[in-house]
Amino acid sequence: MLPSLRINALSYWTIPPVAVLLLLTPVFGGFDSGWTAYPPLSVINADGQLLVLFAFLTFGLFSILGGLNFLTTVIKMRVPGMTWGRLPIFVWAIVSAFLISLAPTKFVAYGLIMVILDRVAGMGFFDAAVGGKPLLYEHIFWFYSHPAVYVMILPAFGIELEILSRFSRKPVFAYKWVVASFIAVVILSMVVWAHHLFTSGMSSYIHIPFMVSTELISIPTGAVFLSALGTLWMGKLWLKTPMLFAVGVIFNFLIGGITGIFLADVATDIQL
Ligand SMILES: [Cu+2]
Repeated sequence: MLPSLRINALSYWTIPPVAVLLLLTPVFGGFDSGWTAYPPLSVINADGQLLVLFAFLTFGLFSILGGLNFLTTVIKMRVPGMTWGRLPIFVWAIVSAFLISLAPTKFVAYGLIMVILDRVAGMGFFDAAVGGKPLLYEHIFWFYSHPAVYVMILPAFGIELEILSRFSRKPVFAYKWVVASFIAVVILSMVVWAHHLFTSGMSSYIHIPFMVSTELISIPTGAVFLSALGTLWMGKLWLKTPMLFAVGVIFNFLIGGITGIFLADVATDIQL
């Protein structure tokens, strides 16, 4: 049972109003700024943009509350004897993902509120003509939106390792290293954001630290990859459909991981 079912239900019920806001955008001239809503375009375009900003804000609020709800559940409602060291790896993955959901989501909300204020009150946060900083939004946006990538992938890692373990008839290999890696991913996810700004015109002395921090993420994610291989190793494999998908994920993750190393490299990234 979840400790705050009402909050959880509230998160669910944000979907209809958000859908209504998005469906109404054509009536107000639509929106053409993409999902990132970068200013100056998102400040000067049609009013449909305003509805998208409110929809995004609403989802953000309930993403924070959903994170709070799941973390409270794991911290306060484990059965007696379920120590942190015995938590299923999927639950650790959920804890890590929702730490991210809880902590940096508020920053993207600040960015969205600043765009709204620029539009309706002419505050000029992002308008260089009145002393604003156009690149500020991109920093705020990616401070949330890079970690958000891990809100999606961490639970998938958890599911992956649970399936490999079940269908290899072995416990998850190097469980403690995987838990440490999940926590490392949470921490590192918040110090890599400017790799999305390599071609934005930000000062070039910021490139190298963000390249290094980004490359560092391949260490914990590599540990998760090795744990997947170690779990399969010498197991009595049961090649049912979930297992075939899980083995496919290993190859897919390898390809994605290797391209990540080169895409995070400033010289290659700028060319590509
Ligand atoms: Cu990123």
